[in-house]
Amino acid sequence: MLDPTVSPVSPAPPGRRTLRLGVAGPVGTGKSSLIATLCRELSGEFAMAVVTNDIYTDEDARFLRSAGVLAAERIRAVETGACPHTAIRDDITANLDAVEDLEEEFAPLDLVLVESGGDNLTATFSPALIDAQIFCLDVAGGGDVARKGGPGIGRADLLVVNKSDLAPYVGVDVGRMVADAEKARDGRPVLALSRSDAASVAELCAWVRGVLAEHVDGRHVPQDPGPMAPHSHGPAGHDHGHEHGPHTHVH
Ligand SMILES: Nc1nc2c(ncn2[C@@H]2O[C@H](COP(=O)(O)OP(=O)(O)OP(=O)(O)O)[C@@H](O)[C@H]2O)c(=O)[nH]1
Ligand SMILES: [Mg+2]
Repeated sequence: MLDPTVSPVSPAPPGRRTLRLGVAGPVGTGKSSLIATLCRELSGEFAMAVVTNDIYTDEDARFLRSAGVLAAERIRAVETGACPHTAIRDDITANLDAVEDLEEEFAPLDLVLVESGGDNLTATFSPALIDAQIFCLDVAGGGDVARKGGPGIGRADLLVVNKSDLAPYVGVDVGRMVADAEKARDGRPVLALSRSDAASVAELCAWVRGVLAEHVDGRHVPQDPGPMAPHSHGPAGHDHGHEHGPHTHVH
């Protein structure tokens, strides 16, 4: 039976071949490092560019430029000034402008990577901004996080369990974390990754090549993992809330 919370979205319009690939996930799980790895491994093979999102700075863009993995002018920063979720799902204008500018300036591009600002477990990209998305957890966040669910863990195109090299130091069983994630994902792929484990990096690159090939020949159908469930948090009685599209956040 089809999952009613997942809406298929039409494939990219004919003529546009660039794969827009989003990378989201909690703060510090290794999104920028994963993007640096992809640039290092794939920029000889594909024409690439990157858009980063930070709330108040261009820290991630500066990190990527200084990593020397891609020409500096192919890396653009969007300062969201708001919670990451807003800029990648509710009002994607600034990100879409940055992606389209890069696609025009460096045409033809094969791959544009968009890094979300670090959030909690709830932020996912709108399929109006990206064609496919990776959700990034890490072992240091705790082995139980994969069981906690949410739209990114459950329905992103790829779930990465990052920094597997740290597992022995934080008492996490990577195999169990991956198995828990697989259970939550109904057969969608899960990858244990470490930038120091060449085999896992090769698997990540193979996955990206596969999605890119499917996108180019029209077989890849973007999915919307869906917004977070309606909720509120923060101390009771505090009601300076803010809206995110279909739901309300109360702090
Ligand atoms: N041991 C280990 N550390 C890693 C790995 N990948 C990233 N890190 C480290 O994890 C920290 C956070 O990495 P970032 O790539 O900045 O994480 P991020 O998700 O982009 O962070 P925000 O954008 O601030 O949310 C840095 O100190 C990285 O060096 C990995 O595979 N193994
Ligand atoms: Mg980052």
